[in-house]
Amino acid sequence: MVASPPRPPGSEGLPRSPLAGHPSALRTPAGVLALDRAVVVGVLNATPDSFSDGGRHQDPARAVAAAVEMVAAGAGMLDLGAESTRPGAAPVPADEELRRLLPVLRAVRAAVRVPLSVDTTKAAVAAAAIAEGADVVNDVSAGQADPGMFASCAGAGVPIVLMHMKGSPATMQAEARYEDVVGEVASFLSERAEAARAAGIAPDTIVLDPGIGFGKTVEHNCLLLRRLDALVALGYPVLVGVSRKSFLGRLLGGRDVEGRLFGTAAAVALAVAGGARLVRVHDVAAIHDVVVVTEAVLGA
Ligand code: HH2
Repeated sequence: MVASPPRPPGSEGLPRSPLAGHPSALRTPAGVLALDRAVVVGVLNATPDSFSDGGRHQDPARAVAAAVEMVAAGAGMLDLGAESTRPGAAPVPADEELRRLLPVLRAVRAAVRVPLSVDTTKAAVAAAAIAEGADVVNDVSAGQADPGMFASCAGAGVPIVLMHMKGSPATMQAEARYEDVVGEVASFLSERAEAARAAGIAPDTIVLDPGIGFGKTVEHNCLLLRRLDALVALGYPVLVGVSRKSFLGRLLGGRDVEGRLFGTAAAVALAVAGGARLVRVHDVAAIHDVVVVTEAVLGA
């Protein structure tokens, strides 16, 4: 593990950042991804139907151009997806997901050096992507959709993002009911991290994610962001994905996807202040600035 950097002069006496004492690196087979600064994860969807960038990056050459631009703008990791998880999305068979994903993954892998994660719930897709150079698996089902997922990651020593979702993308918004959303999400993620470890996944290769927008109301999403400390306290790095999501549109009086950048920025700043170590976003250049300024103020 990489040690936290010393505190800047003049910051003695200020409250320590919420990150003090928490994991500051993620081990991947290709090297260690430092998390002492929050990492901006750029979203690259090779899907025809994603809610905000669907259809834009299916062509490998266009995906490479977008990937190179995101890395130049400050992305420390890219997340490639070939199955939309937007509310109501229909599942995609593994062969179709691979047909979309692999040409884009190969081209992007050859073009950029940052870690690449693959957003999939299928063990076979994860294994094929790892063989083509993916460094991280981002599983929005936290290993529940496919019983082989943990083995695919453990065997390769590849980190896994475990995300909370209620139900499946097809049903999740109808299931957005909780007694105590923060407690339920924290205990779900804790239980899934234990299951991953029991299946051979090393603790320093686990990332947790509250699953903003996945089977949650506006209030649930706000509560989870406000109480991110409850997830950070579980002892794993936390990834947060708020980018352009519909709860921002609702908070902003029905604003469409294109008009949610400042809302995204506010939510990202608060997520980083709450301890998020990775933020998954579409607008890398703008959010990179948000993260730099937020961390400077925090003294993180
Ligand atoms: N959100 C989306 C997809 N994958 N993965 C993690 N770990 N966390 C998230 O919050 C998350 C995620 C939804 O966003 P997007 O990829 O833009 O849309 P779509 O699922 O329609 O492709």
